[in-house]
Amino acid sequence: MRALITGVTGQDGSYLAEQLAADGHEVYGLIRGQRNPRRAWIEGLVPGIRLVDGDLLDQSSLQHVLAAVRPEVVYNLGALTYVGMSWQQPAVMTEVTGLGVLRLLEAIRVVDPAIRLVHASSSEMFGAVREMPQNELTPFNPRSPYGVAKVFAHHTVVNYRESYGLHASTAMMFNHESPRRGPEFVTRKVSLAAAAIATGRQFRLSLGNLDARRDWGWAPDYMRALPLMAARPEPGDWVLATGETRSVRELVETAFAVAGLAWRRYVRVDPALYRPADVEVLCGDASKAAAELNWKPTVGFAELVARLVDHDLREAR
Ligand code: G4F
Repeated sequence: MRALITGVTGQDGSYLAEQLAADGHEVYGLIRGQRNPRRAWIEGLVPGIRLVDGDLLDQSSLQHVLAAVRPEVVYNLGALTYVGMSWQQPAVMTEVTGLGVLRLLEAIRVVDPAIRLVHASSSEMFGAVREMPQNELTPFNPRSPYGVAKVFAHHTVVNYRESYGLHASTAMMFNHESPRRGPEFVTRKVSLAAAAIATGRQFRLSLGNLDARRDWGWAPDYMRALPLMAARPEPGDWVLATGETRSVRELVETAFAVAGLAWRRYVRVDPALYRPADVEVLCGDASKAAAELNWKPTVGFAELVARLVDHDLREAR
């Protein structure tokens, strides 16, 4: 199988590229920007990966890349993924995370409609949730420009599937973390701070909404599911989640305990870090993925947090 991954230098793209290469697939990664500083990193991580220049902002570049590479499957993991940033730059967010998916689908339709697509949808689409837990049929109610862009992208994938018969699927992924997660996300912000405080390099941690609840899983688990979607006879939509919901407060408490710290001594709430509108609770029901893909997450909340903090403690020391 020849696969093309957008977002290959991100957390998800890099895990998926490693996994596909290890399984003997021919892996191409779409890469953007002159002198991209992540180029050498991903080439070192995934021996044999081939990087091709293109951008989700540029329709002709996508068509050119698909015509040149002729992938059997495209995994669309390329997006601006930090929700907080989407209020500062809503138009950029919409261009990349929303319209970028339309451009990719158009490129597939024009170049070769037999190319299969697996697109990374997001639990942010559920926003102010209409039901608990959320499944593939739960109505969307997004709370951020990012969530709105993801809803547009999700509906566009479904629409191209129905209009043109594309084998285009969505992985409706709840939060998934790892040591490759950027420090702007709350899990890594907390694990890095716990490690830095435990080693005497930091003395305080400022956070926003401690009451927000998320369904946090282990990123490599989620990447295992994507090739299973591509290999299905029929395309579809599948929620990927653990079914366990925890608050940011519980995340902090657990992470600081792993580092041997009493969190209340160090953590301050800074109202400036609250979002204009937050998603208060997410909890996914992945029973469709379990039944149809035989997929199950392997890492629960406590183990996930321990892995992040242990990693960051090792690095700090
Ligand atoms: O870690 P977060 O920034 O992730 P968020 O907003 O849930 O989005 C992530 O998961 C989505 C899937 O549901 C993805 F689609 C998206 O791309 C991204 O990967 O924030 C989690 C929660 C929020 O409620 C936020 O308000 O943590 C709360 N929070 C509290 N203090 C904070 C902070 N978040 C961040 N980033 N930084 C804080 O200081």
